[in-house]
Amino acid sequence: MARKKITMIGGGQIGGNLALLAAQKELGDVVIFDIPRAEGMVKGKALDLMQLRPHDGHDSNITGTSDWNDVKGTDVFIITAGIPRKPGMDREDLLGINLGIMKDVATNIKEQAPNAFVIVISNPLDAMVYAFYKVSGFPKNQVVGMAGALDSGRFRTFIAMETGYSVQDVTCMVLGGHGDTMVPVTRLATVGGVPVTDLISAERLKEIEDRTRVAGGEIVKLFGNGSAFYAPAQSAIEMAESFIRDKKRVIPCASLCEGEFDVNGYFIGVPTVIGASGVEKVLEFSLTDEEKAGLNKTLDAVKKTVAETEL
Ligand code: A3D
Repeated sequence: MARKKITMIGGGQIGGNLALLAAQKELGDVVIFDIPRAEGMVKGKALDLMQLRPHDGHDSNITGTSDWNDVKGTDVFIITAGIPRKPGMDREDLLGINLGIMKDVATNIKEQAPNAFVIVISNPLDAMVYAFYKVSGFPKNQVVGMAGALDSGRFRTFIAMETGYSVQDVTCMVLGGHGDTMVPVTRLATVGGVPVTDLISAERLKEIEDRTRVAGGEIVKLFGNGSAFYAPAQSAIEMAESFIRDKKRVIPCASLCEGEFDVNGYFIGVPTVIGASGVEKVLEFSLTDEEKAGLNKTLDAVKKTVAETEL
């Protein structure tokens, strides 16, 4: 079987790590694309990654480019093009610059690889994935945003840190937009099937939910210049792998809802089945009144940012 082609649009902090992880997981050959000003940087990263292979024992080819022709035939794009947050900034503050970039990227991807599966990471996520969808005109199963995977991973991490039990056995989900209004669904979180509500006090759980909502900002503050990249990269690779290997993983992703959870026409974090057809299904389930109210609040925030795209 021919190798898949995975292209990272944006070869910065997340893009470089995406390339490393995709190669290490042998998902296919990897292209790192960036603007002409960063061509040397992505060519250098690609060469460095090629030279890591003898120690790692895999044969993926990794190349760097700023030529759109080189992305032709791509099976999966992961888009991180844009600027990240600095301390004091909301994700929404990035809209002005990143929207222009996303329009350019969507137009070029449509031209070069109209059948590809596209995972968007650039912020403000829910508006950027919407912009990609609108500008590219791709069918909804080919477009998804990475946020819930990361936010849920953060929630899982904090629960594991609190209990001292393996993070591998913590399951939970975070719904809604990728902002401070996201909705950690604590009611359904478990450690090895045991409800966390039986393991952690309500007061501490509330603090863990609050920390989850601002977990990205906590790292932005520590860095002083830029945002998280290791966990965001791994989260998106999980999604790409589920597509490439048709795993049908159920991952919270920003998927286009058309009636699910009473959301219509917006990308928002919901449990999503990812398989060979891309976004195969959104798994709907009943929410409590409090969770519904939380989802409505986060939807309002998403609508506001999407309206600013004027798309
Ligand atoms: P950074 O290291 O600055 O990399 C971004 C790269 O995009 C740079 O190399 C730019 O040169 C490149 N770029 C700019 N314009 C274009 C273009 N038109 N075409 C191709 N490449 C271009 O940032 P990063 O990797 O740390 O973050 C990338 C994005 O991801 C930012 O918008 C972050 O806010 C966002 N992010 C999202 C999450 C989510 O969970 C959704 C988490 C962390 C970061």
